[in-house]
Amino acid sequence: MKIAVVGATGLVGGEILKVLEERNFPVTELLAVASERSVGKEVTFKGKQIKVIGFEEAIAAKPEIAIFSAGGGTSLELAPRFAEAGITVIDNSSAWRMDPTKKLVVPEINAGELTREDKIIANPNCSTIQMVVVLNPLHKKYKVKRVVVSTYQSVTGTGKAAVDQLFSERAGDHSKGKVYPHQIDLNVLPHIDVFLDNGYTKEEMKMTNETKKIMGDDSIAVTATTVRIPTIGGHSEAVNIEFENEFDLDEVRQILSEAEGVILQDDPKKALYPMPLTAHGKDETFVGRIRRDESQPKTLNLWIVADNLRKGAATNTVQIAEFLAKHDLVGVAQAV
Ligand code: A2P
Ligand code: 11C
Repeated sequence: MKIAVVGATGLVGGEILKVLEERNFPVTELLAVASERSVGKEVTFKGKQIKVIGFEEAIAAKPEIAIFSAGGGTSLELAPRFAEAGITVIDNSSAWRMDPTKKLVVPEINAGELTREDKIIANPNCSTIQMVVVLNPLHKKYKVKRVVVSTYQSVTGTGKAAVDQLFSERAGDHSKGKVYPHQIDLNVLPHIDVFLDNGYTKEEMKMTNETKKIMGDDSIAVTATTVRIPTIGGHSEAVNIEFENEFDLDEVRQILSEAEGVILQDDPKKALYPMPLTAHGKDETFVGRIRRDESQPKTLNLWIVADNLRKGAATNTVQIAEFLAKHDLVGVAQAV
């Protein structure tokens, strides 16, 4: 399959190239696309140097799938151009996620909804993806009523410039262009994405709204506080889940140990629990610190960590591409 990666020079774009290679996605030709300022630069795919091209050239080359990770503005402008040319777009930005005509897909949960007519498919926000892969199997058994989540998010979620800011500050250089409004090294910022009129950030509302859409249940209440911390390996989340029905802790562990894409790391006495350092570079979502909330009935506490550039972005998009390829859902619909 001919695949375009739009945003191939970025942090997520680079990870998409790695994941396509690692998972042996059947790529016949890889088109590396970035902004005009990067045209002619090179990226590495399967040990080969690939020249970066502009989007017009990429559309003309007619890939079957274009995976976008080039920001919301670029997606809004360019995804329809690719889609009109019959190319299936899998988009990492927030541009199309809440559009009722677009599917918001986490393969372990709802890839079955995809059809050949879906030409722009939205990939959820990283902090939402890792939460719903854990919530969904529990929801099927006990029905989730309300979720209270606090996040501890990696600077890689903001892109290359943010990683540069963290390491420059760590080296004592505070003169570099600032991505965050404050120092991030040795600090914690309760501020991810922009603030909205209701006092929440856009990142917090993504967790609320995207969860309902992916899990197909508007009754699930989610309230979030999203926080940036000076780490690079992945996003961590302390999640409090209230269920409609009573649960058994051993059964919860059993369900999560069998859940697709989830790895249980829950042996606190041996200091075994998920951490960004150990989740870094992995495709799975890790869960631990599983315990009953003793302050009210039918409520669970747990801790979720995943590499936000992997399951939170690149891996999820490649899994969507794998599903499309496996079920022959790309290309123009055949007239019956
Ligand atoms: P470029 O490197 O040419 O700026 P990150 O989030 O890590 O900063 O990466 C953003 C990615 O999106 C980069 O690959 C960047 O390319 C790409 N990008 C930004 N604007 C456009 C655009 N208008 N068309 C294509 N790619 C773009
Ligand atoms: C962060 N979650 O960590 C963001 C990055 O809506 O795709 C991804 C933003 C998005 O900053």
